Amino acid sequence: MNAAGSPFVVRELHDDILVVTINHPPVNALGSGVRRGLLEALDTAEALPQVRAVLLVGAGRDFLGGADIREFGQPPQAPALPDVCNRIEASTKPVIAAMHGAALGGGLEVALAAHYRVALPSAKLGLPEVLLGLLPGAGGTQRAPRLVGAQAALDLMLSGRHIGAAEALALGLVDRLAAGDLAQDEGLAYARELLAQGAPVRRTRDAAALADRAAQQAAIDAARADLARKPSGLFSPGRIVDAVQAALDLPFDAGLARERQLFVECLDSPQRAGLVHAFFAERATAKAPEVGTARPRPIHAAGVVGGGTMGAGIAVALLDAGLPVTMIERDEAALARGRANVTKVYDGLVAKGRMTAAARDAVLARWHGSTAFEALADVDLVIEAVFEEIDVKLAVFAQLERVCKPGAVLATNTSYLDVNRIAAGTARPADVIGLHFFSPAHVMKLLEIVVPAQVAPDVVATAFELARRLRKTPVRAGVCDGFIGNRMLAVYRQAADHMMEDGASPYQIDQAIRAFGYPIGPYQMADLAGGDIGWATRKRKAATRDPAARYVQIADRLCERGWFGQKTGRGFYRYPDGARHGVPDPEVEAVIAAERQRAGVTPRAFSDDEIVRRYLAAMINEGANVVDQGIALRPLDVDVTLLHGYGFPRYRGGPMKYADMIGLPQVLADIRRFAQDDPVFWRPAPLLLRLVERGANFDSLNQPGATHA
Ligand code: 3H9
Repeated sequence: MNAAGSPFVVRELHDDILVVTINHPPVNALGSGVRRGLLEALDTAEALPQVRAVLLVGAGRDFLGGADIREFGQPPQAPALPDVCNRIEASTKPVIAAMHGAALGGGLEVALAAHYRVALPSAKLGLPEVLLGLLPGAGGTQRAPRLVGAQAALDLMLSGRHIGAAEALALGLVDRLAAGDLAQDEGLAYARELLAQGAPVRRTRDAAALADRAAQQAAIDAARADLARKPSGLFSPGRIVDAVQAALDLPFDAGLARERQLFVECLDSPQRAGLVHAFFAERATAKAPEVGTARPRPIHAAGVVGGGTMGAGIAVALLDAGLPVTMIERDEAALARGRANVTKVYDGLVAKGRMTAAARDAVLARWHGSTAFEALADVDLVIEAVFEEIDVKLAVFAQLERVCKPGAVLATNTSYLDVNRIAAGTARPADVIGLHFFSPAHVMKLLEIVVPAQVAPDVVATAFELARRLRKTPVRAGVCDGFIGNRMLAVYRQAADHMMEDGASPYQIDQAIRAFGYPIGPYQMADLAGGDIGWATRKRKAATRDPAARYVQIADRLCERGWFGQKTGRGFYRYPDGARHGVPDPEVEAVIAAERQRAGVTPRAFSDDEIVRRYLAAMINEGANVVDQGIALRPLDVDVTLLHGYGFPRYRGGPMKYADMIGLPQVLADIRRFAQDDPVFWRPAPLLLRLVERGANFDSLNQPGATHA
């Protein structure tokens, strides 16, 4: 009965119920065609006398995945989603939503506009707009509080979390939990029941959960106080609270108008642009050229060499994905420590009530340990996480080559070393790849997949498939010193060190970088990571350092005193009595002053703005080199790396997106100005120069088929 209607919305009469199926793969996003189709379906239902009720269902895996995120920032197309929701609510015939899979954002708002709601066990409901810098803008901020009260509505909208069908039922977000797994069948059964009972049209706009004004106001005040106590730098949470206040204070239609105003403010904010970029970028990085062209090798069992912090974290990540793991250590004592490192993670979960003791024991039963490499004879993948020293790594790979079965994937977790050299040291370089995890490896989402010259495409595809199983965000990286992330970090950390020697204190630099949106500043990070590691690397590289390049020795002076950061109680900061948050240390400032004098520097003042500009310009410039040299496939791969591994504020989209937003000519002008004092360090990246000349931006290189030339 669709005649000339929208291809995305199918209408079918089942006796006296019009079943309206939204079919817009992959997630039934509410693009303009779907919105049009929904209006047509409502008109049809009103026009046909034999229709007594309307059932809304989604085809495929989901009910509705929300507004079509690709439309944000484009010229608006009628009909608008709020109007569609209002039309559904205004229907004179009962509308029932049967939800399975994702019922998120605008998708849940459609359901809230319906008169009755049933959820299947697979349903995940949520209002995750905040994660995209938005607020529920199709009536969600007005209907959800009226249905479930301000507190529960604010929790959903401010956290963006997904809830299951049972929780939704307990909250009153849905009326019924269905047992089956076919939305149409369950929805039809419910609709028939409602018709048999003579259930009326029941509009959420008239629901009464806000009736107790004082309690509702208290919930709103509490949410506002919470935001003030834990400032996130995000723009939309405050607007969400404003919208719920409007729900309490204003009649429904005026509340909707206020919601619209606030939604548009969010839509127009740079944070929305940054967060939406991050959403698509982190999905794009999983689509490397080898994925889809080469078949991943099956991975049924894994090995990890090394049981230190990194090796144990990797083992936990593999165990969490359901794999059996064999850990190799050099002797029984080290193996016992490795096992203890793994066990500690699961014991922590049990202690917090997030895992049962029986579940922990079941997971640990899949852990095996050995001091003999021969125990790896049957595994399909080995990840080496031993000491970061090329000869140690080469020795491990010689063993792996000897014991592992043909076709096993041999991976190194090195963070700096030459993966080509490690691969060439074996007789099977096609099987060797880099898997650079970030610490703690079972928590951090980023996985740099480092692709050496001789690796087989199906090994690369296997690495991406492994990332999917481990729920990691994979980024394909080429071989160079530090790959994408650490290579860039080395450069922007140098920019910070230059500022420190020139007059900015590490405390001011940290504070300025935090104000930009980082959770912690570079010197807090250095203290957390441990100064000894960077020191060892600097000593190793001393011989090959460009003598013309500026080298700031302040960190070395601190390391010489044994001040390695948190673990030694002092670094750039002091950590009295094992405190986690450091306090500024006058003795460190004295060391810095002495170093300035030794280097012949007359200290000058830095504004916070200059600190951020220099830090970011160094990062963006090196990001451009990383892309130009093919180390990162696209600028978006750089963005995802910095977002997920280095604390770059997500709402700014990543350094390359941020550069696009402030404009590449400005970045280049900054670099040229900084170069007047230090032309060796501040060399504009050739790619940046070319893009500025062409009037193009980094995003132009994210498009399929784009070239850098
Ligand atoms: C909103 O609703 C605003 C309203 O309040 C107000 C409006 C006025 N649009 O994640 P996956 C794509 S804001 C367009 O890999 P999964 C995604 O890019 C929206 N595209 O699958 C990917 O494409 P590709 C509120 C979307 O199974 C493909 O679908 N809604 C959308 O792991 C598969 O996605 C949300 O924030 C979309 N809404 O997870 C929900 N959603 O294959 C956002 C997905 O080309 N979405 N795509 O790379 C999600 O959380 C997950 O995608 C979902 C499925 C849980 C649905």
